[in-house]
Amino acid sequence: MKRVFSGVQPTGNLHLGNYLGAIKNWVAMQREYDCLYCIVDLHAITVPQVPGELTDNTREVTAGLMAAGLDPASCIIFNQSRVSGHAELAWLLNCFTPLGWLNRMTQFKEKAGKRRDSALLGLYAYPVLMTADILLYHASAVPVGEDQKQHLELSRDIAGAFNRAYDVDFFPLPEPMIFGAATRVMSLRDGRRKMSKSDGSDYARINLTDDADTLALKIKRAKTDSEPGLAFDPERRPEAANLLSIYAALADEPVERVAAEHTGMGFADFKGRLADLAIETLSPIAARMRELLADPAYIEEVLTDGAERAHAIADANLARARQIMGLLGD
Ligand code: AQP
Repeated sequence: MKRVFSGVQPTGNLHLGNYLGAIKNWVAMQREYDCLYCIVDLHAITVPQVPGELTDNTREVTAGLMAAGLDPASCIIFNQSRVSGHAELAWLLNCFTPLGWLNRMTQFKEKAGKRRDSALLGLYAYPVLMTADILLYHASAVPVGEDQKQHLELSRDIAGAFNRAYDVDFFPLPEPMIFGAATRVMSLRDGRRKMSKSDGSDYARINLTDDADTLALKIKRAKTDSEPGLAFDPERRPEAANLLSIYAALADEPVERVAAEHTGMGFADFKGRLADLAIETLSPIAARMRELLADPAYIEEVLTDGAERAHAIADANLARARQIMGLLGD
């Protein structure tokens, strides 16, 4: 069965972008494929974290994944730092990654900004760790949002470089799986920036933990443009296109159909409909998340069990990679 790997950082609340771009698709795939879903805490520490908050966020994201529909009986859910093979394989792969490849990565450029010299090595090497995450399990399919496409292309290059160096066909070349009506959910305050956990304004994103009133208020306040009726035109009218795409993804309908049904409708009416749909879809997730968070022992059990199952796959692949490279040991 095809193996699937994907991850989410425990850097704060899960938001609608994480849900529609990635997690909703993970849920749909869990019974069809052999899936590993990882809370990538080693990625989170590429920017400074407060230890207690990192722990809480790791539990919260685990609860969020299960509340959204992931079932630990159908897939493996674990946090990355419990399986040391991620860090070890990342080191091995660092030795096959030319700096020129990393210099092209737009996420690093955006996150490091103008302070490139004081940016951390971990942030720069982030895509190599991401490659290790995937290759450690020989996963060939990686369901992600649009923003991760460039990193996935790099993963393919690194896997190919390793295989060529030893004339082996050991690592599969991972394929991104980017699907659904909202592969890039944009900020509610600016239709040209992606919705993100680190946005300074909470009104820019919808959190999976938002209650019904907050959801309605955020959608009501979402930025619009001055044209009279809705139309799907991402280039010219990004805010309208974003709201239509969110509606389509929540309703599980093609965006073209949603756009056709609502063309010409005023923003206020449409926002009312969108708020109703968002409350109907997301409120049960928030409620389930609260229940799960009230039982930290269960969350711990899921993560421990998931790590054990992940270890079993990882250890065998890592041992083989070491052998191919001529590193002594088992
Ligand atoms: N806006 C988005 N639209 C669609 N998909 C998105 N994803 C993230 N933002 C959007 C997808 O969610 C998965 C997990 O993302 P992540 O938390 O590991 O990383 P991120 O992309 O760094 O998320 P943020 O919110 O932007 O975090 P910060 O602000 O901390 O950098 C991935 O599959 C991603 O594609």
